[in-house]
Amino acid sequence: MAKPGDPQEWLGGRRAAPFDIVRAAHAELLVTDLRHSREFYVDLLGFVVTEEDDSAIYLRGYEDRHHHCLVLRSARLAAAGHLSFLVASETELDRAADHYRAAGCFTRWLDAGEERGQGRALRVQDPLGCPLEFFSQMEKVQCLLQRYHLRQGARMQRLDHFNLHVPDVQTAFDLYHQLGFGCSEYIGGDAGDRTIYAAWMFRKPHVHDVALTAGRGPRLHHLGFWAADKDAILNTCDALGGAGWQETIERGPGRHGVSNAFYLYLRDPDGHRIELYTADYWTGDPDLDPVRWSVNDEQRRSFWGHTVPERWYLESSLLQAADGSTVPVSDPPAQELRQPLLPR
Ligand code: 4SX
Ligand code: FE2
Repeated sequence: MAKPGDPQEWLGGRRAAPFDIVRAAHAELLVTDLRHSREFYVDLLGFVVTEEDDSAIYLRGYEDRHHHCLVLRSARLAAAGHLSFLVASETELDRAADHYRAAGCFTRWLDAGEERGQGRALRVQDPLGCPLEFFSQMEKVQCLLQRYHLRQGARMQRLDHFNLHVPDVQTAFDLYHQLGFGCSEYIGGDAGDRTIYAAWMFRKPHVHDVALTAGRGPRLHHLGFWAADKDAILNTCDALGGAGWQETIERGPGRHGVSNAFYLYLRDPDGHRIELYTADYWTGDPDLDPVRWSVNDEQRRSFWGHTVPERWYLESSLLQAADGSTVPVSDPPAQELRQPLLPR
């Protein structure tokens, strides 16, 4: 018998939930040199500037119908400012506030417009320590999907997912399960090792909105952005090489085992990791069975068998706390990189 919270028992997508999260929608990165970050995100990757001033740049992808999917905000120290989820309505937003207040979490309302283009929004420090935001309304902008002559760089389309380093995946996993997330895939231990090393959880009917990875945390491991196609990802590698930005390429291009997506990981000028991601699969059927990967399966993270760089497993962005400091972190009892390999 599977125990409660065992991913094998997680079937389906939009489960009963205390409030209705639609999808991972945008994120705020605190950056130390806004002009330099602009070169990377706008000039090289081709994000579209919706609005900017001396302190912040509001960016969107070519598929976005909302004001932004990424905010770069100038700060003294690099960190992830907040991770934001779209909820289904203003009523659901009130239910989110009730939920987090009942859980004893720090909550704060932002007025409409306090974050440019956005309606009123709820900021929360969740039980894991993550700075989350929930909103239901955002200014509509022109969707540039078929404005092919304008598309540049990696032809970024939208935000796809947040990936978090957490010291205890099971705890984080239970928390997102309670919020109505399904589980598409996970990495588990072998031979009596019941550790869950990573889990991919979704509200939208794709592989994930949030991935949880065992490691020092809570920290932001990466932001995943949907790129137009594999060609866009390969062209990005050429463009970065051509412009002398090759050192930003950390892992890939390649094909993931988990998710089947085509990927490339980059490190921005502050070290924030972003992933260009495309071509995962539909997960909306209610009888979906989560895919289990063994932590000893060498194809799990790289379908072509490439070695994952050690720093990809270990490095992450700190999270900003409600008081402006950074969220304290702790180490996991077991981490994928440190996993002793079984004899093959
Ligand atoms: O490295 S994995 O193949 O496990 C992987 C990492 C799969 C999907 C992702 O979005 C990711 O960041
Ligand atoms: Fe990812």
